[in-house]
Amino acid sequence: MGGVNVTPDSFSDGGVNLNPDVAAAAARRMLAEGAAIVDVGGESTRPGSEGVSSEEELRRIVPVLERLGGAPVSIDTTKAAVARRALELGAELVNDVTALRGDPLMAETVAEAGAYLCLVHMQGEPRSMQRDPRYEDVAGEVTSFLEERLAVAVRAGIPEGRICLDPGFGFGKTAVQNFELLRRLDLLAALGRPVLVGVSRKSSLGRLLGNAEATTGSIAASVGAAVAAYERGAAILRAHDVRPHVEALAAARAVWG
Ligand code: HH2
Repeated sequence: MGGVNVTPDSFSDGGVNLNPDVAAAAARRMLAEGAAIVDVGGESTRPGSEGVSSEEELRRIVPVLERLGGAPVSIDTTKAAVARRALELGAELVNDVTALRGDPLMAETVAEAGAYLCLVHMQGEPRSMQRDPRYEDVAGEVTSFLEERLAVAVRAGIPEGRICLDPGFGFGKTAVQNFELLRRLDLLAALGRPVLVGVSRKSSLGRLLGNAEATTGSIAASVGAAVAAYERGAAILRAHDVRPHVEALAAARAVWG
């Protein structure tokens, strides 16, 4: 899954894709490089971000989706109005980092459209989530949370076979908690749904390499963590640098046989 942020303030590619022609070209390049789907988002969820209105989010993403007609697209949003418009414009998957807790109309919007859904774990909300996140057992708590959200989604009429689960690397977790979560990804995979993981360029990777103030991580560190997540059961990897991920995964799969 290639990630395209149509935002001025995303932590890794903020401002790069604000022009819809540039964003659509970036998405098409990701697909040409081997991404199965591109995830388009108009609101940054980086730590400390404040959020934007539906109108602003639509203003950012609609021209991009119009230019991507026919391409496999996921919409990264927490708002039902944005999801609905994106689904009308051909998006197939709704990637909701609040796991249906952000907007009471999201579940029925996804159900009515027959769309795919990604449920993401997040402790707190982007504005404050990195202030002292705490867990007794991060992998167990994240898995229980997603099991419960999966049940909520199914009760709302979204078929289980259309839902994937994401432990939310970087969403209300310290670097130590993030890596422990990936180490124990087998717990989440045991729920039987495809697991999506997004580690690409995230600050925990930069911190791991000795920069305590890092806000991003390198491509090499992203690829290393992605391959390790794949080996522990991740089925979908969200990345900004698609080609190196595709090549690394081809090699990892060859070793796996
Ligand atoms: N991470 C980001 C955004 N959306 N969606 C899922 N399912 N999983 C993730 O890990 C994930 C996500 C954050 O990365 P990015 O989109 O690059 O930055 P920003 O939120 O600042 O736009």
